[in-house]
Amino acid sequence: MSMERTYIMLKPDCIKRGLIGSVITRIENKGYRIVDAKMMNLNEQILVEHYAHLKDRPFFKDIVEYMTSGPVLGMIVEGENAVKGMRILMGATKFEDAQAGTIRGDYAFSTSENIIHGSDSLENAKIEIKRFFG
Ligand code: IDP
Ligand code: MG
Repeated sequence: MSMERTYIMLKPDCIKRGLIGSVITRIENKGYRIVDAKMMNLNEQILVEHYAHLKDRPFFKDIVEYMTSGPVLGMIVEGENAVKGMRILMGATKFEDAQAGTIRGDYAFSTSENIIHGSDSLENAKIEIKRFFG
């Protein structure tokens, strides 16, 4: 275990539904610290980079449409084992697999619109923090 930083992003459905406070409370209750945060309106270019691993999937256009439908809240979250820990707190990508008690398990009712993004490895966390915070 080590002190890590991960990139977390509250997606447009989270902001539209007024769940920013509820989600951040869960992150802070777990003991993680928000070291930076900013509201952003994403464009297609940054999403093509960020979701490059999905660009050939049939739902890629839907992701871009959804992620540009309103502002997101990008955050740098720090804590012991924060990369894996945040993935556990978030829950599974597919909403029907996300367990109760996780953020997606408790709030998401769709796989495409699933409340929150979190880096999936320490390497990607570094890349994503640079991508969104420079
Ligand atoms: P993750 O967000 O749990 O890391 P990824 O596989 O990296 O999952 O997918 C990125 C995002 O793309 C998901 O959070 C979700 O918004 C969307 N997505 C992934 N798989 C599907 C799908 O099968 N249908 C619709 N949207 C999807
Ligand atoms: Mg991912």
